[in-house]
Amino acid sequence: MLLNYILGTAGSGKSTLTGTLRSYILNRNPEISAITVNLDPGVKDMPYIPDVDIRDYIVLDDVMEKYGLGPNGATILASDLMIQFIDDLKYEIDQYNADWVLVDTAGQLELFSFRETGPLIANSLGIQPVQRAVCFLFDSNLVMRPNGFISTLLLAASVQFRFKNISQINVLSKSDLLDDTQIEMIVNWSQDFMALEDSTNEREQGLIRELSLLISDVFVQMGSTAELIPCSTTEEESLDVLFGHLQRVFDSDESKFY
Ligand SMILES: Nc1nc2c(ncn2[C@@H]2O[C@H](COP(=O)(O)OP(=O)(O)O)[C@@H](O)[C@H]2O)c(=O)[nH]1
Ligand SMILES: [Mg+2]
Repeated sequence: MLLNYILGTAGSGKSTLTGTLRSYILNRNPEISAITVNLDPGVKDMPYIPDVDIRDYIVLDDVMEKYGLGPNGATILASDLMIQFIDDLKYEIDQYNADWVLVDTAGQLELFSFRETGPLIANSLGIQPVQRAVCFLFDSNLVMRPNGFISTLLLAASVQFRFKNISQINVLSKSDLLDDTQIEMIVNWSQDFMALEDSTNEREQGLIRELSLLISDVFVQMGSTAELIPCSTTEEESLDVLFGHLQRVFDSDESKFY
């Protein structure tokens, strides 16, 4: 069983990619089974119908009402309460015995990543032998400038830090919003931090420029992080490329944790 957790900032395209990847996998090879899991208790409208849904156990509006909380407090509590339902989620997922399990996560990235629940759930789900990967989405809308790219890179690095034993693929989502030159430039930033420094020098000013240079310097010293994979849910070829990367992660030993 291959579990792919899809993470990213609010609106980065997690739910759309989850649903699209499921259809893509089923169309590609009808013998391979794929299911979707929604872990966002607050979502109202979804672009796909999840096979397993945290909202069968917790709904944000109910948490607000029951505990007299506003949306922010209820979102935090709902995220913590998910721990109680790990066994139920695991049981439901196991019943499908699917080859691929695509897990869509909550809109608030920091709740799933920085609190205990997310990593605990991520490491608990799945039937043995299970392999896990994280797709972290860099929203094309946010990373056109060096400072937006660096902010997202820091988030991606934090996620990697929190889900330390799970292989991570960084994805440039909604790449159809960019032209080829922009895509090339942004992908190049992810592989060549000197290029990122050059762009920062050209395009940022003042304190932001100084800070961006210092941070990109840290990444230079750490060595290059993973290559950013451009992906648009509207372009089949880009799904081929992302799927190929996922398969390679799952084929490698790195993602095997029993
Ligand atoms: N242009 C474009 N828009 C996208 C793509 N994927 C998602 N979107 C749009 O981005 C918005 C947020 O998507 P959603 O999947 O709900 O993001 P989430 O909050 O991360 O789950 C929606 O309006 C989607 O239609 C894509 O590949 N290309
Ligand atoms: Mg969503």
